[in-house]
Amino acid sequence: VSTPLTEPATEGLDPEQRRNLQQHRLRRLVQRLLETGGVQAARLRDCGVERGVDVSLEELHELPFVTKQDFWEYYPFGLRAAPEDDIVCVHGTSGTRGRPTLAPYTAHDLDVWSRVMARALGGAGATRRSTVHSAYSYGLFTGGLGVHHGATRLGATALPAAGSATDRQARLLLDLRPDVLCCTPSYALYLGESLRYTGITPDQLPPRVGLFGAEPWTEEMRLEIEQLLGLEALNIYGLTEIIGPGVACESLDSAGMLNIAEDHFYPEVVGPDGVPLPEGEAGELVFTTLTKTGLPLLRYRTGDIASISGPVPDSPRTLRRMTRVLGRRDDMLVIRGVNVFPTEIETVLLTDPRVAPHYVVVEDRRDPSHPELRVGVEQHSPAEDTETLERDLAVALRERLGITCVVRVLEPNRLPRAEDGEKPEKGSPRPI
Ligand code: ADP
Ligand code: K
Repeated sequence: VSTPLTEPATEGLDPEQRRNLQQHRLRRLVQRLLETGGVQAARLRDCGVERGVDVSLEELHELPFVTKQDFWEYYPFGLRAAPEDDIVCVHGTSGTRGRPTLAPYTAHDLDVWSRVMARALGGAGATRRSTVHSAYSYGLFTGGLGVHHGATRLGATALPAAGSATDRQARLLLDLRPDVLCCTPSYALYLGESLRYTGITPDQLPPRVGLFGAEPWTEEMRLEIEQLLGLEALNIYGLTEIIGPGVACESLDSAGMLNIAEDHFYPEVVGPDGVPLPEGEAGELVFTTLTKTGLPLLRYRTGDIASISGPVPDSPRTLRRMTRVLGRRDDMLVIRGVNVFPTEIETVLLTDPRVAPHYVVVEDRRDPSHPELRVGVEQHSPAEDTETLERDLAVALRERLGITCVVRVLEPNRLPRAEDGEKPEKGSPRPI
């Protein structure tokens, strides 16, 4: 199948011309950052880039990175580049470390976002006649409004179904007959299983295609979702710092990889030392926002591991593609769309005097529709009331992380000590 291009002039642009466009936009970005001042400008000056100095795409790798730490350090809006008056909305990620990562958008940024999301939906076969059933929640989280902006921009009908119970979702699906479904892959599984339980079969479900993202998922999950919901499941990727969903997305004709909206978000892949890797090698994704004005970022380190390849040969789509996210650079876990840093868990546990500094965190994805975080922790003395302690820790973890964890308090000395010198086997629970 080949799906029509929503923006033929950009999605189908000759790669050499696209590179010229990216080059032009990079120059503009660097000048904008220098004019704005602030930390990104200071770092540019530190490496000799002053106003009027020309930076080419070939030299991009010599420029400094922006990291998640910068967002925390310059919270809330220290990285903002547009005047406050020009900001029209704010989004943010699930707040770990007590503060969320905030992204201010200008009207221009919203336009960019709508366009890349419209393209993503178009690549999945959506048209002006489509109804897009979206169960991504609306809020600071970018999922809900991202899909909404894209669907309305495309001229389709957005159906904001988030937050409805399964029977309501089923009603909307059967009565309004949406052809596109958008939600997290874990919710897609949950929905599919619940619908099956109520006796609704995949062939009764109108969506032909689904865009699923905001958390990692596997090929096995794809097959399961496709069977449960009777649709073609496509992967959509993005992060709030860059724009939200729509940074990259599979299309029906992208052969299992995600088309990168590289005319807006210039991708690089770097190794652990920060040095760029050749095409096809897996490493950390780094994006430069070429067109954003509210929160323009030069070389933002995503922490997400993937590799990049060229477009499908002879395809009208000429954008480069990325693999699915293969893992995370740090230990950040993404549970039900919420980003969780193991160091946060440690902080909570070690604050409680009843707890010994020996614990294990397991990302339990045995039931892919309900991924869970399990925390096992040793108590100081076996006399403690374990039920109360488990409940207290679960409350404290919920407050700090924003998700519910299953806490098990263990007797002293139950957990293996790191002195064993043994590394856990691949695929085994991750002790931290
Ligand atoms: P939130 O927690 O509110 O979703 P983020 O914007 O920080 O906020 O989430 C972005 C992160 O989610 C990405 O950096 C990536 O780790 C993960 N993510 C998003 N989409 C996908 C996807 N399709 N596959 C795997 N991971 C994804
Ligand atoms: K996420």
